[in-house]
Amino acid sequence: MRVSGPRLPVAWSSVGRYTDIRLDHSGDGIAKITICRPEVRNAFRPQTLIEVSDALTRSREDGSIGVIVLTGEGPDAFCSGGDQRVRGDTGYLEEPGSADAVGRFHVTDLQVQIRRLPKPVVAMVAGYAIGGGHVLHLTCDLTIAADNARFGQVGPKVGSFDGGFGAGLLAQQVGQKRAKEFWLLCEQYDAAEALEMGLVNTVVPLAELETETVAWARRMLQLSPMALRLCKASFHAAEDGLAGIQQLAHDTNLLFYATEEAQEGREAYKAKRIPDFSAFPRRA
Ligand code: S0N
Repeated sequence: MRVSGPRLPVAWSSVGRYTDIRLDHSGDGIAKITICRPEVRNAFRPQTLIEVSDALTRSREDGSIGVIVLTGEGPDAFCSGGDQRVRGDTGYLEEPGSADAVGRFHVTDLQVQIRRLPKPVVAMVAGYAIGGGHVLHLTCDLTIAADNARFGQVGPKVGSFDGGFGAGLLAQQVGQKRAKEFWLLCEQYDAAEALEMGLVNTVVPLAELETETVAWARRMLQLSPMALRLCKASFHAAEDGLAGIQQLAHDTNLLFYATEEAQEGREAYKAKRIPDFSAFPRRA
C-alpha cells in the first residue's frame, strides 16, 4: 500500500546530543530516532537503549511532535539486537571487558515505553531486523520495510529468548505456528515474506524508504491526535491486559477532567461544599 499525497522532501534538523543515536526533527511534526552503530549492524548496548528512551520521552513531551520514526543508520540494518560483545553473565556490561554487569535488561522498559507512548511509533526498516532488533519493530505501531529488509529471531542460536512481546506480539501478528517457526528454527524471512504474513505494512524500494515513511507519518499528522492516541490504547487494552486497560482508562480520565461534570466534583471539594451533579444527565 502507498499512501496518497505529495512526496515533499524533509530537511531534518538534529536535536540533542547523543553518542549512540541521533534524534532529528522534520520541522512539521515528525521525530526520527536513528540507532547509529552500523559497525555492529546497529546492535544495542545499555547506553543505546538509555538514549533511545530519552529521545522517546523528549518526543512524547514535545507538543510539536505527532509521529515518531525509529530506524537504524545505513542500508544494512535496522537493528541486530543486543550487542553480544557486552553481554555479561547477569545483564549487559558498560563496555567490553568491564567487570560489572548492569544487572538488568534496559530493553524491557524500552519495549513497554514504545507500547505506552501515546503517539504513533513507526519502524523504518532497511536491512536486518534481527533478535532484539526484530522485537523492537514488533513493538512499533507500523513497520515500513525496504525491499532489502530481513527479519528473524536468533535467541536459541545465541543462548537467549524473549518470551514477552517477542513471542506474544509475534504470535498475534503472524499466528502461533509461524511465530513458533521464527523462534524454533531461527531462519530469516525477506521483505516479501514479511508482507505476506502481515509482519509489515508495506515494502518499498530501498531508495524510497524514507520518502514513503515520511508520507505515512504526514498522513497521520493530518488526523486527530486524540483519536490516534485512543486507537493505539484500544488495541493494547486487549493485548496488554490490565496495563493496557489502565492506559485506556486513564486516557478516558484525561477527557473526563475537561467536562463540567468532573470539574463540579473538584470545585466542590475545594470550596468545602457538597457537590451538585443534578445538572448532569444519566445517559442511556
Ligand atoms: C545481523 C546479521 C544477520 C548481519 O549479518 P552480516 O550482514 O553478514 O554482518 P556480519 O558480518 O555478521 O556483522 C557485521 C559486524 O557486526 C557485528 N555484529 C552484528 N550483530 C551483532 C550483535 N548483535 N552484537 C555484536 N556484534 C554484532 C559482527 O560481529 C560483525 O563484526 P566484525 O566485522 O567485527 O566481525 C549478523 O550480524 C547476526 O546474526 N548478528 C548477530 C545477531 C544476534 O545474535 N543478536 C542478539 C540476539 N539477542 C538479542 O537481541 C537479545 C536482546 C533482547 O532483546 C532481550 C530480550 C529479553 C531478555 C533479554 C534480552 C537481552 O537484551 O539480552
